Amino acid sequence: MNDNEKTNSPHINWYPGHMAKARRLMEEQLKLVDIIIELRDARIPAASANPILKELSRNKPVLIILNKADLSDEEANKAWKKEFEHCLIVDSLSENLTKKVTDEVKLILKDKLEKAKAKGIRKKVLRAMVVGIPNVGKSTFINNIVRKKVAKAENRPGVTKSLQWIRINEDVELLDTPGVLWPKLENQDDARLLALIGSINDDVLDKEDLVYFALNYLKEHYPGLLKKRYEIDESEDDLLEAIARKKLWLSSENEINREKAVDLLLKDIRSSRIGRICWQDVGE
Ligand SMILES: Nc1nc2c(ncn2[C@@H]2O[C@H](COP(=O)(O)OP(=O)(O)OP(=O)(O)O)[C@@H](O)[C@H]2O)c(=O)[nH]1
Ligand SMILES: [Mg+2]
Repeated sequence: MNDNEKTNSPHINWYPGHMAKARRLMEEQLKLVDIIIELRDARIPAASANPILKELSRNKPVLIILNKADLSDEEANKAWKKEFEHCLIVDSLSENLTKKVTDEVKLILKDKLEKAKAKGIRKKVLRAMVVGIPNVGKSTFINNIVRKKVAKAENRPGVTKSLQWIRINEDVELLDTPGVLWPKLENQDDARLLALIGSINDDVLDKEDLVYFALNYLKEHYPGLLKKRYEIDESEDDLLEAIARKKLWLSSENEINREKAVDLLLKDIRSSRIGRICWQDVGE
């Protein structure tokens, strides 16, 4: 269950005003950091990117975190990792990330550290900021990284007053609040994938379409999975109908209860009860 479900609060609706404000804020904050840590959802590594981050990041290095990797399939995680210059496969719920992430940050910024040293700056502290679309796991990731160091956020004069930095170790500090940016909402394919992982409300989409898309994708990319879970013949034309019949999601007239079938299947898919699935092929 994600936070949105827990609190029953709706997903953020992005209006042009919100977007402009988020963009302005992030532009200001990004000026202050050496590196951007961009969280993506490992199940949809391309569709969970923010459409303008590339533009905002200018020439700053970006470390891509494929978060929730425990919910995606391992082969796909590895294949996607190769697509990015800097990338880590991460499960923010169960691994300890402090060393893994700070080591990678130091490695990426090795040249910068060496230049600082050459200039006589003895101890350069690297500054990072976590960004990502809603619900991708930013808070969980940050809490994980700062875990034992209950570093009190310090308020530094000279920088913007409201910004708080958390020292993770002697080399790296992190902005304590992540930057939230909107997901790719323009493109229907991306919106569909975002809805599949529960990142945006599905009321903007046809839920039945979404389920058929998912079932066909599973049949093609994970053959045998639907058969195993629902004991159906995967070569059936109408997989939704086949599953609903098998599960006896039927009306009194022995017709399938489509609404129920759609809702229950979506729930199964989102909870990853069906299995660890990556919904996007590399290169898409
Ligand atoms: N399985 C799994 N779940 C995760 C992982 N990271 C975060 N979550 C879950 O994803 C949900 C959202 O996590 P948050 O940390 O609140 O995400 P966020 O990006 O801060 O969300 P907003 O503040 O709403 O933008 C929570 O239910 C987390 O427990 C992960 O690596 N694996
Ligand atoms: Mg959060």
